[in-house]
Amino acid sequence: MNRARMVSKLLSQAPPGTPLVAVRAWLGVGARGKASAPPPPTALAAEPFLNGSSSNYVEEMYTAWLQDPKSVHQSWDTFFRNATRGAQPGQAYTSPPTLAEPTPHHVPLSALAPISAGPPAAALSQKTIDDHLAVQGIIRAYQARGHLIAALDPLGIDREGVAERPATTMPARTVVRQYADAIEEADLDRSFTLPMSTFIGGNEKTLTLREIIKRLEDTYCRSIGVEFMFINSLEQCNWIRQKFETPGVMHMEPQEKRLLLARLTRSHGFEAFLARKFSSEKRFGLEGCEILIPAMKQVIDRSTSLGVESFVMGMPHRGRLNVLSNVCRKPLEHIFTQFIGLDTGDEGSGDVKYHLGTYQERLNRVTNKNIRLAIVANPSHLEACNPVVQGKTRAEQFYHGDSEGNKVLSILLHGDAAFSGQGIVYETFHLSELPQYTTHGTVHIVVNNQIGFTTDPRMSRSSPYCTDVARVVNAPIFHVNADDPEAVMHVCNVAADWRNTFHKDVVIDLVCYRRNGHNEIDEPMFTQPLMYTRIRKLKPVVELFAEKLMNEGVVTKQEVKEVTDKYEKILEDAFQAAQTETQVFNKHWIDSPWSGFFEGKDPLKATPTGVHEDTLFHIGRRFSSVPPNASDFVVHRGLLRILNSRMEMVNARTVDWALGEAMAFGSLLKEGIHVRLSGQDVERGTFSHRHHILHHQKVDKSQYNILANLYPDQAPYTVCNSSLSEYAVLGFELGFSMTNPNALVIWEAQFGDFNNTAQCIIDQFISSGQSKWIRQSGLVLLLPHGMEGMGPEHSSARLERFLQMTADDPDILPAFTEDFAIRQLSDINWIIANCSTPANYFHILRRQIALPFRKPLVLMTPKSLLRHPDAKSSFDEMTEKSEFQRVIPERGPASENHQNVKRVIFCSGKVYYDLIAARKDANLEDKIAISRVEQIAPFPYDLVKQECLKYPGADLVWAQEEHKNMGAWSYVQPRFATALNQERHLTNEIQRHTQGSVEHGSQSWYEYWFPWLFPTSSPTDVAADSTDSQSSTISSHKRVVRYAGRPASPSPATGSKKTHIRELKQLLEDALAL
Ligand SMILES: Cc1ncc(C[n+]2csc(CCOP(=O)(O)OP(=O)(O)O)c2C)c(N)n1
Ligand SMILES: [Mg+2]
Repeated sequence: MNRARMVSKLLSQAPPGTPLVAVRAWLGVGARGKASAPPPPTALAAEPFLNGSSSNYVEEMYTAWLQDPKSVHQSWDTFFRNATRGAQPGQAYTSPPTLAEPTPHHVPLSALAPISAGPPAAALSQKTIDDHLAVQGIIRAYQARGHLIAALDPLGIDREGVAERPATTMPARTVVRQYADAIEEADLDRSFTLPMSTFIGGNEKTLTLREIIKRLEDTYCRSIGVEFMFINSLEQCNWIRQKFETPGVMHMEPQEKRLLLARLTRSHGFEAFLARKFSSEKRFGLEGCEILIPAMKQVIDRSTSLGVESFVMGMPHRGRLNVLSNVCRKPLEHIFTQFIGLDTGDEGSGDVKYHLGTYQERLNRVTNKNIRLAIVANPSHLEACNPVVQGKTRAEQFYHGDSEGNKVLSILLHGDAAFSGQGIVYETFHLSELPQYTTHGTVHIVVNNQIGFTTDPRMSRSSPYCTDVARVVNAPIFHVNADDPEAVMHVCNVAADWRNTFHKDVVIDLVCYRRNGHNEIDEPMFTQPLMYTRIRKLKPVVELFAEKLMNEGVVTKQEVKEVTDKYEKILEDAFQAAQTETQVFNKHWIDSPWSGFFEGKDPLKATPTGVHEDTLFHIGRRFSSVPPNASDFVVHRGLLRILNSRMEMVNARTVDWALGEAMAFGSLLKEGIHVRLSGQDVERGTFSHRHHILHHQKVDKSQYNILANLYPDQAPYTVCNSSLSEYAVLGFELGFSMTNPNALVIWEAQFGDFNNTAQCIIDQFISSGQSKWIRQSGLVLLLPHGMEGMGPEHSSARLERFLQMTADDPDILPAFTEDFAIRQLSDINWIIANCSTPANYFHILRRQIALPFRKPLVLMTPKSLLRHPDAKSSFDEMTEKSEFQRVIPERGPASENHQNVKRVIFCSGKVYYDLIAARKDANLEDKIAISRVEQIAPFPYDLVKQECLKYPGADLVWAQEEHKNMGAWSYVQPRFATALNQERHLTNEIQRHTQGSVEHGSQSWYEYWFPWLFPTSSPTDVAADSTDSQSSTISSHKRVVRYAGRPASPSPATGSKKTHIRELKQLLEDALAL
């Protein structure tokens, strides 16, 4: 509950007669609800022990007091009674005098005299109350601010001197603030009853002030700094207090310490070995934070013992190889061969070694349970993999029916500079509690080496801690000195327990250092001379810890040596084995293997996408109907009209865009394919056309998901409005799509333009992911696109950018084999289309699943076409035998009259409807053919060529509504040239057959020549064609395609409606003028 709501709730719960004004005054919320009236200026300041952060605590006390006055300490009871009886701010509580008293021993609670209304309380009682309040204040101060003086920094730079503070002392002023003045030496040996808000006493109810301070310092100001008092839940705060304050919580058994030392030895040994063997290679070593490996393993061990079976992890460069080897147990040989520099033995262009992912299944020896570990491959772009990891985790949970996240856990690693600097961290945190995006808690681990490349924290962030971003979701933050391995293990245990108990995010901040430069080749003394002078004097943590354990008698020097030597031998053996390898394989690094998906499939055969007419009717009728319990479920009248008009369309065997989409989803659901549609406002649809969720007009949160209720045994349908983020949500959906190839995962942008705030996911993952990491994804991007006079920011999904990143060489004409279309799809990095009919939209969505492989699909989607009367399709275009049409050729009068056609206009998307209307007005339907290129990439060379050949006397025009430097023009132009003019080797064939007077029969010219023009040939032949094309006979009669459309422009669209209309008119005239 947020604080404002909580305060107003507790005020509304106050017993009758409670003078709320007084309570509001202490809490400083008197007028907070009214924007015009500022809160009483002195309300908080008036009570010396209240301030912005302690007021949370007071609220908790007050809530408890309202419910049961005996549930709070009597001093609070007195205080609240005083104040509710009208004591003025500042008088219900008075500043504590010195705690020294004539009788400096335990103060019994019975000494607290009740304070009655009217005359002021007796001086003694007031003093006693003050003393207890002061002690409570001190305890609370340590809980809230103890971390400020904790000895977190192994370098001692951050907080010079704090590590040397004596064990028992006066409380630190930074922590206790005004109470520092109130305490004198004599107070330290007085005993106080401990309040319920602390667990430092263990079984003891009272402690001396000296002991109280000592225990608080030990808990909150040594190697661990706990930040949690901002959390609104009292239960969660108490849980954390108990986990850290209970005496003896950090105890470790000797065998646990030995295991920890062994893990540290491996972590250290791995980096040292690589440093020796590959001294000039970048590896972004972990030196200075070797504890990361034992820390991760501890989180994994603990979580495994709590039931987790699968861990999905994301991490940056730092220590990645070490994690792959020592956490995931990736074979060392695979890692070493990456350093040796061998040829690749399989598909893919690969990636540098510190970006690669992995997937391993192994036995967790500590818990004796089998676990799965995946590290998601990531680009250099720091933190970009966070949402991808979350999406993949969520998907694993979803498909395993793990609705609480008990079986699958995500762990995200961060660098300190990136964690605070990258906005995606914030966006991803905001997914953490959303019903359709939560992973039920993520364990975040920050390798806080107090530097980002060459930049100091004071220059790289404005927040006190690099972890402050996590506070937005009320995640507890455990800062810990990475040179205290036992403290780190404790924090890891608590983090795993927290996640298991509350299913919320938690942050472990490993405060460490970076022993070398940013990478092993960098010289850190250039920029951080003092820091590195200090670092060079530090012993590695493994040595410090080994010494500690030897001093404790837990291990002997000999044992330490044995553990070190044993690992050294493992490394050396693997190194020798790696020398015999001749190739590296990208498939060894795949993070999301799809076992069983590819096996037994013809890699170039798709299943049909048309469906039985009955299915269309069934889905259509369901999609047009009110919920079965219609009498109880009140549907909005406007929606009833929409449902009715849908039903009319269905009965007429036609679909509009929304119906076509529903048919695609519904038919896939019927086939057992999970469909997930995510994005801003997707449930209704930005353009109010979709309406997949009906809302009960009388009952809050009562909804009906239409497509989830089509068939009793259908797959689940997820449609979810997302947070207002593109970067995180698109990344999330990409991650979701990686888990299960038999699901249609779709992200829709509100307007296509907004995809650019997710550019990193598009560039680094979607367009290049398969090539870098041989990881496939069938993710669909729906990007509303089109110039409809809505101004510069709502017109363009930046089609040109997607096309520019398409990896097909415009100068190479692929072989026109029988499987040309699917081979193209298989070879390309993604599919880009701009469909003009609902039926084609239906087919292309279904084709995503029908393909024997997975490819991202980027779809330009319409806005005005959603309701355009002509943008409808018949059931005939969706039933069996129908399929996706890469090109929709001209089918009107011009196609009957092809010899006399003067022009063929090619276009894509909605401009088609403008063109046919203008052509009709100009009475040119038999002179101008208009063909639609529905799938732009991969380019349908065969069909485009066929269409051009059909009209031998026509000139060719590409018409687009986008500006010339945008849209598809730059992509299609060279491909038209290739399609039209690369046919040298065909010339002789044509001549020979013509001379042989081959019987054409009833075939048209192009029907006859098509097989000759597109013979089955090998890719090698094609390459030869392309290089020799200059000497082509036909090339001397080159046909070219001309551009008709808006001129180049820096802005995607004009902001003026009038200009927009003028531009459109001009483009239509240009396109149609013969
Ligand atoms: C988005 C992004 N911007 C810039 C960089 C370049 N870069 C690589 S590492 C690094 C410093 C990272 O510092 P930190 O997050 O503290 O991690 P560390 O290297 O210290 O472990 C920078 C700026 C990057 N990789 N990604
Ligand atoms: Mg750093």
